[in-house]
Amino acid sequence: MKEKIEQILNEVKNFQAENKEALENFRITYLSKKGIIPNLFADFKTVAPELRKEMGMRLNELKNTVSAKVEEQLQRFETQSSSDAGFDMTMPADEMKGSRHPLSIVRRDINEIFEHLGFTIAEGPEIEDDFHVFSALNFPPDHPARDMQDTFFITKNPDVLLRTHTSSIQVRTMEKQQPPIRIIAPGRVFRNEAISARAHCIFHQIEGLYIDENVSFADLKQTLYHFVQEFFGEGTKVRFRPSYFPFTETSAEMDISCNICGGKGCNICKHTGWVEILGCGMCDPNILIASGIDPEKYTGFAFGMGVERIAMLKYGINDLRLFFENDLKFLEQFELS
Ligand code: 2NL
Repeated sequence: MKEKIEQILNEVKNFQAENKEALENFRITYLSKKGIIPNLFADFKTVAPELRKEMGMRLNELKNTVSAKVEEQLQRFETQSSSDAGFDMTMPADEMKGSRHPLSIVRRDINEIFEHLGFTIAEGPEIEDDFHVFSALNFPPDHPARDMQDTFFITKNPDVLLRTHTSSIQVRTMEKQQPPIRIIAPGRVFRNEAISARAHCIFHQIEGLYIDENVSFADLKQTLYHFVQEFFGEGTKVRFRPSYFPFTETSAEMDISCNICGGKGCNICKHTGWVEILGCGMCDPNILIASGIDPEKYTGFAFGMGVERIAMLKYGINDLRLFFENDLKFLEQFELS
């Protein structure tokens, strides 16, 4: 028995587990109920009384050595696996992964063009009240936009709702600040619409507002003409058509010559050579009054455009849902930085 113990002790001391599974097999072989060591303890009964003390000590030594070995190897695997999985977070990345979302590219480029003209970027809350979204903007009490069918109301009394346009940002700026005001208001807006290739319940707008003494319709036309040359390229033609908005008088819609077919006629421009890109107009005196600005002294112009629409025209995208689906094949086509 003595030799047997010596031999096992040597085996155990030299043991190196290759993986966790091998270590578990080792533990079962030696320490489980029917394993080698319990078997040796069972044989202990047959040892002559004068040898029992020595054998007992050797047996216990063997058992402790096996337990210590299992423990030591287990620890080795645990520290190894946690350093494998938990890679060093402080290491610099090899390269930039991912690309900028087309809506982010378009918003950034539009903002920059107006910033160069002296506009500043204004922000405001997405959760709004009736006054800042409708009343201050000259919406009559029975206007359909105030209907539950078009607007997401959070509560009706008091009225808490999701803004349906970013004009509320401009109202809040006018309340705080006297002219000259020259701001761009980009942001998410919400309308209760069924989702399709042409409509979504969440989309993005950029509006602009310029109020000062002697601001004229000619200033509006020249500002928007400059924007179009910068954004869609020099030589892009513009035209204005009379329109109606509750918050502007005179109101107009602006078309540009179709940048997809160069004005020759295609599916995007429905063979007219023109595509509508925004609405605009001179601020109605009522909206200046509602925000504490004197319409006798000041005039202003404003415009609003849908970021998705501009992006679709710029890149020839035909389905609005692509912007919200996070399909990598779509997103990877856009620039990196
Ligand atoms: C459109 C039309 C427009 C405005 C937005 C505006 C804001 C204030 C005062 C006056 Cl605070 N006007 N915004 C004006 C004209 C048109 O948007 O079709 N947007 C997608």
